[in-house]
Amino acid sequence: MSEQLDTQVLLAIAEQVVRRASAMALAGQQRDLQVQTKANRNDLVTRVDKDIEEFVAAELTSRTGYPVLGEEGHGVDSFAGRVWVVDPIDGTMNYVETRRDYAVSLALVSDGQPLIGVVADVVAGRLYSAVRGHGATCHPDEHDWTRSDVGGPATEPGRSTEELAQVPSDKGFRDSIIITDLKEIRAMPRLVAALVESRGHRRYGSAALECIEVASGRAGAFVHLWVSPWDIAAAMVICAEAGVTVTRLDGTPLDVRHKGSILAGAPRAHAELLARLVSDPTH
Ligand code: 2AM
Ligand code: CA
Ligand code: CA
Ligand code: CA
Repeated sequence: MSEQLDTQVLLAIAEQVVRRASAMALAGQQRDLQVQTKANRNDLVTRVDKDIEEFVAAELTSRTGYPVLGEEGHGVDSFAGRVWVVDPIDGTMNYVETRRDYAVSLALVSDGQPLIGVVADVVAGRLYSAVRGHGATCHPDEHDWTRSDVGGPATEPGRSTEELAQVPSDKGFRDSIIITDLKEIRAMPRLVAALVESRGHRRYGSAALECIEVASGRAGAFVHLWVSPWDIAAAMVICAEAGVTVTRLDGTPLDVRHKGSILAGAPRAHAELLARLVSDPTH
């Protein structure tokens, strides 16, 4: 198989797989999560993370033949050609503790560049998707994720679809909510000064959903010191199609194949924050 698979076919497969995975995440909350720790006591994984990654990898491998990289164990030898990148649950701490604000994130990366991105805000019932160069959409009323087998992604009666508008190009960081966390605030004194000047800061605990807050125009920027490929590969396509500027915290291009920092922002907010942060000690 199948370098020949059409992008729209791949998008439909990705959306269907993410819908089914979202149904698994919701259903999983009724069962024993079997929470385990990984690198430290706040680095969690549940049985559901592992089950979803197994399901997604098996589906994508059999339906497309492309290799799968996932947070919970699926590795790839290289990023040459097309590679699926999945975060089965982004925001596992939320999944365990608050039971909202977690995502399923799936991207198709082509020669190191994110090409297709699908992110489900599972509890809110919103499915975001984008293909590079073809805009981003939101299906805002996914109240029943188990409907994934009926109809096509945008064609089922009762399934509404909204194009994501372009983020405002002239809104600066002082007129914006900034999404960031305590680690970043502690590490970057200049970020603290910028946050004080801004409309305020927020933290949701899912990097994919935090990028999407920016892509949806609800926040002006997202600042994070460490994101992995599976955290942001899908959201990067959605951000790019909504006109969000995405770089590392020093302004260099973000290569999704490598772990590192992220500054995602509406164009003016991004430029202003970059100018202010650039001589913080982390750079
Ligand atoms: P996860 O839930 O898939 O692990 C929460 O702070 C956000 O950061 C989530 O997107 C979470 O993804 C991610 N995250 C959790 N632990 C992390 C770590 N040790 N390094 C980098 N990102 C992490
Ligand atoms: Ca994790
Ligand atoms: Ca993650
Ligand atoms: Ca995860």
